[in-house]
Amino acid sequence: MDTSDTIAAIATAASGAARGMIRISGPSVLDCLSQCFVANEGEKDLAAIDVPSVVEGSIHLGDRSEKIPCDLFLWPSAKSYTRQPTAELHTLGSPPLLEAAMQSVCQCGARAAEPGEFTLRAFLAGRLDLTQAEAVLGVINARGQEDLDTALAQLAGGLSGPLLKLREQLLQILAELEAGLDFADEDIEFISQENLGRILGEARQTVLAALEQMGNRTETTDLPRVVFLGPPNVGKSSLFNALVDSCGSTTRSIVSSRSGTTRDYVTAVVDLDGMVCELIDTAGQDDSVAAESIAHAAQSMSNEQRDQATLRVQCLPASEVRSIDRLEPSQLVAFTKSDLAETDLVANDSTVACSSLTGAGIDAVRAQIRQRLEQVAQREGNSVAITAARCAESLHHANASLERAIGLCEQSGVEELVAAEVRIALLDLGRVVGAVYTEDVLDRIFSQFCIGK
Ligand SMILES: Nc1nc2c(ncn2[C@@H]2O[C@H](COP(=O)(O)OP(=O)(O)OP(=O)(O)O)[C@@H](O)[C@H]2O)c(=O)[nH]1
Ligand SMILES: [Mg+2]
Repeated sequence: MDTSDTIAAIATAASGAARGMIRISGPSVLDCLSQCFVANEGEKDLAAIDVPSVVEGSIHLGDRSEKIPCDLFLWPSAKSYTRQPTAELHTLGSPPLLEAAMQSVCQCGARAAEPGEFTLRAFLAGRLDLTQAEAVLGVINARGQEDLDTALAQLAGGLSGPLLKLREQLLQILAELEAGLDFADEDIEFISQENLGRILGEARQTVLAALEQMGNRTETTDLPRVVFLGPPNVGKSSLFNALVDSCGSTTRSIVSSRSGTTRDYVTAVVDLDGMVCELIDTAGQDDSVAAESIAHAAQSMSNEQRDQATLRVQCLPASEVRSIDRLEPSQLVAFTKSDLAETDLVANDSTVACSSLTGAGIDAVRAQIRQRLEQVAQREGNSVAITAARCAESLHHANASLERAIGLCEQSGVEELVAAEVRIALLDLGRVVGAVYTEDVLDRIFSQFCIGK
C-alpha cells in the first residue's frame, strides 16, 4: 500500500466515445505533466497553479511525434479525491489514442494503477471510510435506479455517519473508564454507574438501528447459499463440518461410514473471513433409490437445494477423478479425501483438493468459496449487499459486547470488564467503517474495482 509513487490509468470505458480521460495521482503529478503535456499559448504556468484549475493544451502520444488537443483538470493540492496532487486529461475517446497518451504519461514517471487504487488512496488518506469506498463500487456497478439509490445513500455516509459518532462516544467512555482504573485508589468518580449504563444503552440502540437500516438485505434468506452436492459417502458432511468448525460455529452434520447418512439437509450460517453465507449439506445424490422411500424424499430435497444455490460445491472423490474443465463462477469442484489419492490432481481455479481427515486444503476451500461468491455478487452488481453482509456480522458482535457491558454495569467493581467489552465493541465498529482494517479486507474490496477508479 505504497502511496509515495504516482499512478495513472485510463479512467473511461475502453470503447470509442466522444471523450476519454486519463487520471493521474501522486506526489510527482506536476513533474510528469511538465514533460508530457504542453499548455496552449497564454495559459497559466502549471507550476504556478495553486487552486483547482483547467488548462487547455495538448498531450504527447507515446513514441509518435504528434500531439493531440486535451484539457487538463488539475488539483494541485490535497483538495483532491486522493488528497494527493491529481490531474485528469480529457481528450478524444479513441482507445488507441488514449493508450498512446497513457504511454507518454508512464514514460514521464507515472506507473499504471491497480484496480481501485485511486479509491484505495482516498480511503488511506481518510477521505472515505470503508463503507463509502464500497459504495463507490456500488455506484459504478449499479444496474438500476434502486441499486443507485442504495449506493448513493451509503456514499453519503448513511450507514457510517451515526456509527462514527458512536465510536467517538464510546472512545470517550473508554477514556473515562480507564482514567477511573488508573486512579482506583483515590475517591474520584470519572463517570457514574448510572451515566455509564445510560450511554451504553443508547449506544446499543444505535447499533440495532444500523442493523435494521441494512434491513432485509442481510436476512438469512438473502444470504448467499453454498450447497454441497455429490455422491453418497464422498465426504460432504465431513467437509461441511470442517468448514463450519474453521469458522467457529457449532452446528454439526452427522458423519458415518454408511452411505446415505445425511437424509434431511443441514444448514449453518458462517462468516468466511468477512463474507457471511449459508452452508447447506445435502443427502448424497443416488439415482438408484426407490420412489416413495425416505431416501427418495431426501433426493428431492437435495435437488431443491441445488436449484436454489448461489454456489454449488460438487464433491468428488480425489482418488477417482483427475481433472475438471473450468466452470462457471457459480460452481466449484471439491476433490474430497485427498489423503487417499495416490497421484496429484490437476487443479485449476474451478477445483480444490481437500481432506477433512488431515485438514489439508480446508483453508483453500474457504478461500475458493469466498472468491467465487464475490465473483457471483459482482456479476450481479450486488456490491452494496456485500457491504451489508460484511457489516452485519461486526454489528452483531458489537451489539453482543454492549449487551454484556450493560449487564456488567449493574455490578460494582467490574469497571475493568466493562472497559474490555467496550474495547471489543469499538474494534467491531471500527471494522464496519474501516478504522480497523486488515490488508486482506482492503485487497478484497479494492480488487473488485475497475482500473482507473
Ligand atoms: N480418509 C478420509 N476419510 C474421510 C474424509 N472425509 C470423510 N471421510 C470418511 O468418509 C465417510 C463418509 O463421510 P461423510 O462426511 O458422512 O460423507 P457424506 O458425503 O456426507 O455421506 P452421505 O451423507 O451418506 O451422502 C466417513 O466414514 C468419514 O469418516 C477424508 O478427508 N479422508
Ligand atoms: Mg452426509
